[in-house]
Amino acid sequence: MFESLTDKLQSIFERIRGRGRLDEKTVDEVLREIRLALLEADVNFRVVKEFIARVREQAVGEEVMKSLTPDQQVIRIVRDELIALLGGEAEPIHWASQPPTVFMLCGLQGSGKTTTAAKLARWLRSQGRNPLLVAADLQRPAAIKQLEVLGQQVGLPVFTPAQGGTADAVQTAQRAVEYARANGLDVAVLDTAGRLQVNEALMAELEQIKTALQPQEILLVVDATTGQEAVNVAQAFHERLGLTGVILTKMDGDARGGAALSLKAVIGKPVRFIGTGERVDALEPFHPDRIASRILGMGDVLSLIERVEQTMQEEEARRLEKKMREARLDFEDLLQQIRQIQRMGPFEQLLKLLPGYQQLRSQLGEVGVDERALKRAEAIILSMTPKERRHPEILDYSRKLRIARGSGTKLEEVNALVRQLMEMRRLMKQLAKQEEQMRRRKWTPFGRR
Ligand SMILES: Nc1nc2c(ncn2[C@@H]2O[C@H](COP(=O)(O)OP(=O)(O)O)[C@@H](O)[C@H]2O)c(=O)[nH]1
Ligand SMILES: [Mg+2]
Repeated sequence: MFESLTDKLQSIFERIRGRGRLDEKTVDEVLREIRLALLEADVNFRVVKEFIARVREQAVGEEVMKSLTPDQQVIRIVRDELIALLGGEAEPIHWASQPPTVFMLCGLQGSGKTTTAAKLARWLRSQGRNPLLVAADLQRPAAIKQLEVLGQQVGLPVFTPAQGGTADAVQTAQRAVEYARANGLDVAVLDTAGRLQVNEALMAELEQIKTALQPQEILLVVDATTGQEAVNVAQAFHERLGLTGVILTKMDGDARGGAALSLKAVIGKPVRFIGTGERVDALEPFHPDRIASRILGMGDVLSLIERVEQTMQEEEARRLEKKMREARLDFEDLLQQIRQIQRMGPFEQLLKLLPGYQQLRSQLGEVGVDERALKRAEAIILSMTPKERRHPEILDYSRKLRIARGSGTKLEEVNALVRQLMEMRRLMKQLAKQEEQMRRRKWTPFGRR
C-alpha cells in the first residue's frame, strides 16, 4: 500500500535532510520531484497541480522558513497537505436516530461488495453493534449463497430474499429492515447487485432501494487497483446516488495509491474504509492523518496497536461467550473482567463486545457500575483459592467465612457475589436455550427446507 510513493518521497526528503536554509530554487526542485512522484502514483493530474501550488505557497513563506529545519518544514507541510487530500478529519458514521442504521453498499461487479459487507458487519460488531447482513443482490443467485457463507464465517445473521418471501431486491431490503427492527438488530448492511459497467439498469435499481430505505450511509465499494478508473466510477455513482463515502478495496494489491489520493478532491466525499486482503478481518477504518504518516514512511503505529487490541478483545470475547453458553462462567473469568474494566473504562463498553449483549441487557435491566463495589468484588475473589474460583459450588459456610475475613468484607457480601455468579449462570443457560430455539425457528432459510 503506497509503497512506491513512500519510497520516492523518502528519497526526496533524504536529499534535503540536514541542509541549511532552503532557497526558492531548491524548493522548486523538491516540488517538481514530488509532483512527479504523485503523478506516477496515478493521482489525478489536476489534483496534483493544486496540491503542489498549495505546498509551494506555504514552503516559500518567510516566517515558516526560520523556525524548523528545512526538511522538517517541507515534510510537515507535505504531511498536512496530504492529510487534507486524503479527506482531512476522519468522518464519523451517521447513525440513525431510530435503529436500524442502514448501510447500503454499491459498486461494480467484482469490486468486493459481498466480501466487504461481511467485513463491515464484523467490524460493526466489534464496535458494539448488532448487525444484520442483507442479501439484496438478485442478479447472481450465487451472490446470496456467498453472503450466507460469509455470514456464517463471521457469525452474523443473513437475511435472504427467500426469507423475505420475495424475489425483488427493493422488497427484500425493506423486509430486512423491518426484520432488523423487530429483532433488536441495530444495523442493516445491504449487499446490492453490481454490473460490469455503470449502466442505467443498475443505477435505476439502486435508486429505488435508496428511495425506499433512505439509508444513512451509501458507500461505494471500489477496487483501488484500478486507479483513476475508480475515481471515474465514483463520480458516476455519486452523481446518481449521492454517496456518503467510499470503501476502497484491494489496497493490499495497490502500491501506488492514486485512487485514495484523488477521491476526496474529485468527488468531495471521503474514503471511509479500506480493504487490505481477502480475509474477513482485512478491513480498516480510514484515518487520513495516519495514512499520511504511513505514506511519508513514519509508520502507522496507532492502527497497529488498535488492531492488536481489537483482536485480543475479540478472542477473549469468544472464549467468554463459549463459557457463558455452557453456563460455566466462574470467578477466574469474573476477576479477569474486573481487571479489564478497570483498565479499559466503562463496563458497558466491554459488555457490548459480547455477542448476545442486547438480550442480556434487556433481562438484567440497566447495568450500572459502582467502582467501589467492583473493588470489593475483586478483593473477595482474590481471597479465594484457585480451586474455589474455578468451582464456586464448593464454597460452603466455613470457606465463605475465611474469604470474608481475608478480604476484609462481610459474609453477606461474599454470599451476594456467589449468588450473583450463580444467577448469571442461570441466565446464560436460559439465554442459550432461547437462542437455540430462535435459530431453529427463524434462521432456517426457506430455500433449504
Ligand atoms: N486482495 C483483496 N481481495 C479482495 C478484497 N476485497 C475483495 N477481494 C476479492 O475480490 C473478489 C470479488 O469480491 P466480491 O465480494 O465477490 O465482489 P462483488 O462482486 O462486488 O460482490 C473476491 O475474490 C474477493 O476475495 C481486498 O481488500 N483485498
Ligand atoms: Mg457480490
